[in-house]
Amino acid sequence: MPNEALIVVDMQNDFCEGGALAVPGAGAVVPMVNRLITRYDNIVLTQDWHPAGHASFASSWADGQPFSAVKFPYGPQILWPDHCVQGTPGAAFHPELIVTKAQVIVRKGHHKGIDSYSAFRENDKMTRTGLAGYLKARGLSRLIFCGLALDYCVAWSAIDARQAGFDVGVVLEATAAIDLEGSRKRMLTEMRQAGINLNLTA
Ligand code: VGL
Ligand code: ZN
Repeated sequence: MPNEALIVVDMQNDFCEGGALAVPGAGAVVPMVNRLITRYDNIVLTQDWHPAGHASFASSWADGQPFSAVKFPYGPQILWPDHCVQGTPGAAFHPELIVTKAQVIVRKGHHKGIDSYSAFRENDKMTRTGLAGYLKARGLSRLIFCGLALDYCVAWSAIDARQAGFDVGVVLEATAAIDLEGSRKRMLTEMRQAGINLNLTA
C-alpha cells in the first residue's frame, strides 16, 4: 500500500546476543524483520545513538545501578548499561539486517541529558525528532512497527505514533522484549488500549 511505512526499531548489535544490552531472543527476530523489509516499499530505520557519558547510562552516576528506576528532571527514567555509543560497533546495525532499502534513518537519544525510547518524541515528552513531520510530508499514514525492544522503544514509538494520528500496528513475532518487572505485559496492555493492532504477522 502506498500510504504504509515499516518502522524498524533499533536492530543494533548492542541489543542482540553478545551486546551490551542484549534483548533475549533478538537474534531470532532478524530474519522476521528482513522478511517484512522485503515486503514493504517504504522503510524507516531507527538507531539508538548516545554520546559517551549519556545521562541514561548507570555508569554516568555515582552509585548508579543498571536496570534501576530513578528520577530525572523530566520524570522517571531507567538507568541502563552503556550501550549504542555513537560510532561504536555496538551502535551499528546487525550485520544481517537488510539496510539498503531504507529511505531514512532516524537517530535518537543524542541529547546527552535526555533519553529517547520513542522515535517521535524524547523522554522529556517535548523534544521531537522530526519523524512525524517526515512521514506526514510523504503521505505515509499507516505505520507497521517491528524490532527491539518491544516493551521500550517499539511500544513508546507505537503509542506516540497513535497520539500523532497515525494508524498503527505492531508485528509481535518480529519483536523481542527486555521484560523488566512486567514491562512486556504492561506495554502490551497500553498498546492495545491505545488502539494499536497487535494481530499482524510477518
Ligand atoms: C532501548 C533501552 C535503552 C530500546 C534503547 O531500543 O528499546 N531500550 N535504549
Ligand atoms: Zn538507549
